[in-house]
Amino acid sequence: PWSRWAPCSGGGSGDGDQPVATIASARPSTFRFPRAKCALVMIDWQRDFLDVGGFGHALGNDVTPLQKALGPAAAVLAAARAAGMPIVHTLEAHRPDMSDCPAAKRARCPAIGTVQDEARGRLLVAGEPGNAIVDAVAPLPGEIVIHKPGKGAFYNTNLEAELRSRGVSHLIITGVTTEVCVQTTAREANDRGFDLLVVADATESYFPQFKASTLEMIVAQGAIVGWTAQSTEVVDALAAA
Ligand code: TIU
Repeated sequence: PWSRWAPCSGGGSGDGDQPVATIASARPSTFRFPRAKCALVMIDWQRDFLDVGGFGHALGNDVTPLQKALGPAAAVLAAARAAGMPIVHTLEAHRPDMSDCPAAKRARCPAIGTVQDEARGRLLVAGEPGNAIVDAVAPLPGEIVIHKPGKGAFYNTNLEAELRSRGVSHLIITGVTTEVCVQTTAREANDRGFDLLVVADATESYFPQFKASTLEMIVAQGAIVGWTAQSTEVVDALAAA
């Protein structure tokens, strides 16, 4: 039913004489992005959320569904590297002294900062083994790594400055979890004037119904937050670019 509305920006803003790539099969309409102004944002692919024994598990979740998005995310990452795009990896990670962790967050998630398993270290704390990004999508030297204290990647980080300094206007987003850190980041990016596409099979939630609803919310009302597409469609567009 959302196809009744025309997208606000005409389906992703092109950019004058810049070469523009397109994903015609994106929802809710064709996603167009200036090739030189698009960055990939990989959100929170860290052991804390994917591993049994990690933070997501400590919150009471079955973490196994998140694994299925890892292959598609790795494929998009490889295509973005081949295309020479700026690549950002984010981590939900607090300082060891917890000075960047609000008391309310700690009260609701008391597992943060605790050690449940020596090999993993303190949950959701920067530099601990369990806070590392999983091998399949680990950052390479030169890629941007952002430690973020909140769910959104723009809150109390230098992400916006990193993107603006590179002239980035469009984001392709993968990550976990869909309705928490991915959705919050997508909304923050939207409010800052970025066009964005969330890769539908390269994001996952502990709750399938929340993932489905989140992707619908993003594309509803003529891309009120942004676009979605499958990883194969994104990879093809980046390869063509
Ligand atoms: N709990 C949950 O679904 N997610 C988070 O706490 N953080 C992120 O989504 N990264």
